[in-house]
Amino acid sequence: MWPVSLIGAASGWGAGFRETELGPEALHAYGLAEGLREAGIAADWTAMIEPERRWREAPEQLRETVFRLVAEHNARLAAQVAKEIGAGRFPVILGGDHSVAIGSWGGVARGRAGQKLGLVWFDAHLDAHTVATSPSMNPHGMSAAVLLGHGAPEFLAVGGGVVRPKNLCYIGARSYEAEELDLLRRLGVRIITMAEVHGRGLGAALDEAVAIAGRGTDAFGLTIDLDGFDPEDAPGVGLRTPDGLRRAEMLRVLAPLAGRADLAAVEIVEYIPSADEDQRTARLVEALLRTLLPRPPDRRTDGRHRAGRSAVAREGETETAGMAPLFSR
Ligand SMILES: [Mn+2]
Repeated sequence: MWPVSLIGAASGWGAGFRETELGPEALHAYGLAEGLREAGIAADWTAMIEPERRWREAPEQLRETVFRLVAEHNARLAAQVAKEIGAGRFPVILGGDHSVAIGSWGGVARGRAGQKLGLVWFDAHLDAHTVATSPSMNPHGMSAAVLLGHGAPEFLAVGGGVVRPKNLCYIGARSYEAEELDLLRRLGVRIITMAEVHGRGLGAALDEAVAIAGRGTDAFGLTIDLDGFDPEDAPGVGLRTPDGLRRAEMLRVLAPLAGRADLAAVEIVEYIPSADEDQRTARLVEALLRTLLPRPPDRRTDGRHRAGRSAVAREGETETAGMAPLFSR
């Protein structure tokens, strides 16, 4: 079957709230891999990409240094992602702030050399600033622009232009600046705002987004910024933005994507463990991956779960029940 490679991207330098650096190791300690394996998903942590220096050791840095740290971290992440793909494993990148998208999707493009890639971007924000427009100069607000070919040279060197504007689609946007919206409009990128999700329903929004990401491409990816969710469902983020995507509906609409051969990778970012409440956000990460990743059909109704996990497990089982078996041992 299809082994899943969990790759931690311990990046905080790209964010305003640098505690995202601690996200992947918290998910490791939480037991994410074990939880997925209990669901029959062959998942293992294969790498934890660390920053050259930890944020708390040297909190104040010049912008140039921050950019260099982010670029260098992303270069190592990209190499790891490409390596996992080369080894026949499915990459799941766990951030870390959203600047890691530069390395994740740069690495997917490298690992799938010559293939065209689409991307569905779940986020409260657009992350489409450049150095010329960013009010904060935080690289996590620039990663989508970089993937489209716009941004600082050191970022473009890792993931520049790996997704064509016509193959990127946002879902859940509700907080952004005019300048980044301008860039995306100029490029013709489709943005399905939260207001539009409310109007049409998440299922229709995702159908359109996947069609955009898949049109004329060989594969597509999902990047899920946890702040795209409603803070009720994902409190463990730096910027809680009200009126977001809801957990139950997301799990329901994502379930049909599980095991699709043209799904290239999944990225989940911006987890801040110290902001989490009763591990609700960590459990959401696990539930998303249980929903999206393929598992052998004989394990789908497996009733064995660790204490405290039964609610999540039941949810995962319900969401995928009745799907055609896609993979077998
Ligand atoms: Mn983001």
